[in-house]
Amino acid sequence: MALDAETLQQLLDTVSRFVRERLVPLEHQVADEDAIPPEVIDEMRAMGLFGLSIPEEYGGLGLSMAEEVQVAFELGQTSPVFRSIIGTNNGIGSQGLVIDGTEEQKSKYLPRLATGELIGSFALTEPEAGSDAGSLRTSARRDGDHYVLNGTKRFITNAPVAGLFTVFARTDPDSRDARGVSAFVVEAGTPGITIGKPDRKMGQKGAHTADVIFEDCRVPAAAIIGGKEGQGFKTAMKVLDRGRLHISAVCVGIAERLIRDSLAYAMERKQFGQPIAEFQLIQAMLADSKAEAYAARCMVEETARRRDAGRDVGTEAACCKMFASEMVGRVADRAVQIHGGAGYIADYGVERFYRDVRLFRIYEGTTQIQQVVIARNMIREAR
Ligand code: COS
Repeated sequence: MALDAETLQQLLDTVSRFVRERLVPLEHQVADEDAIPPEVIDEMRAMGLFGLSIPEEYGGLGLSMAEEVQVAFELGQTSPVFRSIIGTNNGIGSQGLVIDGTEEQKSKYLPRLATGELIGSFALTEPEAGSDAGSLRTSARRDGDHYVLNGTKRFITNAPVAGLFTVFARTDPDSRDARGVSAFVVEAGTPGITIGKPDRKMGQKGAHTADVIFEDCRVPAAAIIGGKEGQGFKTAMKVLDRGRLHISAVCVGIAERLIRDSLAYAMERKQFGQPIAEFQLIQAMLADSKAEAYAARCMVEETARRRDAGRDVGTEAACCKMFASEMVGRVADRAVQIHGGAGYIADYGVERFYRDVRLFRIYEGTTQIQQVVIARNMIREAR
């Protein structure tokens, strides 16, 4: 554990209070205005939320994975949009550097990512390369002391506000697969980068994704993560193993919030002369949601502990991501059903969660990719 039990509990209490008193009352506004108020983002900076997973020596809180998932359970108790703004700095936008960066790269960027001065963004996906991430086409051509980047990245979370991109590009022009890919840290504002218009999405209004286009964008050779070509795909996979666990914890948090709201509604709403919570068909939905959310919480906690103990949790992280994201989809669907007509009406917020959670089954690897990862690892281990 990075923190003593008391400090961890204080952090969790602070986050929980912030979520309940500050963020939950803003959920409708953020969705309507498609923006988080800047002062709320500043409060998140002051609380250290941008640097949860960044080591203390670089100015972060240096939480262990077991501690980080506890924070994510708390942050999950509100609209996932709030988590999204800090999510990249703690996950895919910084961990490439934390895991594989050189000392120089870490000390140059991690302190500013930890404070939230810089927002980090992970540019892997392309118009033609999603699940088959190793087939990406963005090129990085060596030119003296520089690389020249060309290509388009798609659906890039936080791109419109990012100060730093982790960009995956092909340094070996003759390769077609994962082996020719390298990772770069690229500062926003480098000539040759254009950010597209924010995407119009099904949900998660207030969190922004966009295309990132590189046209003859020159970056110093020292920007290659770890200083070595051809390692980028492995960096991406390691970052995603970790990210998938964090996302799973967020799914658990949201499920718990939806279950609490559904239970409160069912105990208050009367039909046929009694609270609908007294009806066994409603009870069945509440119980199924409770049991499934509990199962996901246990999986996430156990996988986080195993990761902290130094074990490879690629398979378990994929199991968590698959189960927790599918679970929260079912829980959100039952939450709408328990709320009945009110579940379909925007004022109650349940339909917003229903749309928001749909993303979890897709990003950081679809459910089908998690199945592929799990089964491949099973076969490899059996051989
Ligand atoms: N950790 C470390 N290394 C890993 C790894 C992991 N979790 N997974 C794969 N690798 C390594 C492999 O060991 C292999 O190395 P060698 O060439 O030395 O043997 C290399 O990476 C290529 O692996 P593999 O052959 O399995 O790659 P594939 O192209 O078949 O792709 C999947 C594997 C499908 C699992 C991968 O492309 C993937 O995760 N896709 C989903 C991408 C994704 O999540 N996108 C979301 C975008 S971010 S929001």
